Amino acid sequence: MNYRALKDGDFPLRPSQSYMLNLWLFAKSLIKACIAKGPLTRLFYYPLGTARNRLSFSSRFYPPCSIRLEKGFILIQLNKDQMKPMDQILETSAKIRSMEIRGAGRIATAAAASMRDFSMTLEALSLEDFNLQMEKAADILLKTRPTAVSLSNAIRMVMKYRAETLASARSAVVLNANRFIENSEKALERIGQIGSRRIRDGDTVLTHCNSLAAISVISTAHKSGKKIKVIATESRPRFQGITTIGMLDRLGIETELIIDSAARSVMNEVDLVVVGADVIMVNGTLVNKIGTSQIALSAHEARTCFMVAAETYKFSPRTILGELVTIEEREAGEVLPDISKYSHVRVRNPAFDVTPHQYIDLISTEVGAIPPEMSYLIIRERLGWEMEEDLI
Ligand code: RI2
Repeated sequence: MNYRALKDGDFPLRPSQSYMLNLWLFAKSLIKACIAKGPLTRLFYYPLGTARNRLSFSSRFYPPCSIRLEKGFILIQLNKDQMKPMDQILETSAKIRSMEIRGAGRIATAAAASMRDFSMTLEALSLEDFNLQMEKAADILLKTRPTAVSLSNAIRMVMKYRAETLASARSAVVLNANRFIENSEKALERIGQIGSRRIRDGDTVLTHCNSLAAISVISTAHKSGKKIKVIATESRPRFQGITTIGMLDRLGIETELIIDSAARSVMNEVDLVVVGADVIMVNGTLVNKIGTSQIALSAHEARTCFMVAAETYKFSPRTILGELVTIEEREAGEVLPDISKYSHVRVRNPAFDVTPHQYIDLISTEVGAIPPEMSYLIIRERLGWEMEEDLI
């Protein structure tokens, strides 16, 4: 059996292949389903003739909930009123880690909103206490997905406040978070307007994974009256491509779904590739969903334009200081649910890969379409404050 590697703040058990752990993971997934579907959910039929039985207990763990066995159903109720401010941060972190909240931009705005809500409900004794608890919350969120620079950029922007009083600190956090969320919505719109100019009437566009920035480019072209066709990859192992075809379908855009390894087979029909970004490094190198680099390579070989659509907060200031980007390795079970029948097999599941800037024609950002080599300027001009802080 495979077990997910547990992370700090996950729950108070050590990773082991014990029965208890298995049981807990099962209970946790039930609780997660409950959170997703509402505070009181019938999860499944309990078949052992227990219609008159009643059994209930309360969880000591996060999230606070009570579980009842009643009239043949297991009922799980989330006790929202018992949730402490930090529980809300833990809830967002769990959703980001499990990819219930995913996509570099969505992760960033969810983290900013979570920090804002935390600051508003936090019962701090003093300004120092407030600062300390905000740092703690930021730390928890930062550990959820190691590659996404959008997360650290968002949190740094929210945490960029200097205040003399507790009240002014609180309102500065709220202001910063709201400003970040609002700017990121505007950026998506602008990226769409700028990037869509590269799409011509009658073009076929290939996209990989599920990127709101890339979809903004495609949908803006479609809304402007251009007749386009999209080819979307499945994007194994998490199948984000299925989300993409759903979004495009709702917009009325003609779309074809292919398996990831069919990218080269269709590349000669493609006029432009547009993908999102998880990280853009100082030299314009792109870190994005696994499989992106193979698509870029085949686009390069077929002389097909390769465009990246990305908000400026996807650029990584720390790479200007020489830091490398950590590539997240996710659990094996996402690729092969049951590996137990093999004795000599190890599944590797890197979530992202690296595309050299030589394969990228342009990056569509909210401040303009730039060649990847100009990433240094974006970092200096848009995110330079972070460098100064790190260099001190
Ligand atoms: P937007 C996603 O990461 C994909 O790699 C996608 O290209 C990127 O985030 C950017 O998405 P994941 O969370 O911010 O699916 O453009 O691993 O929506």
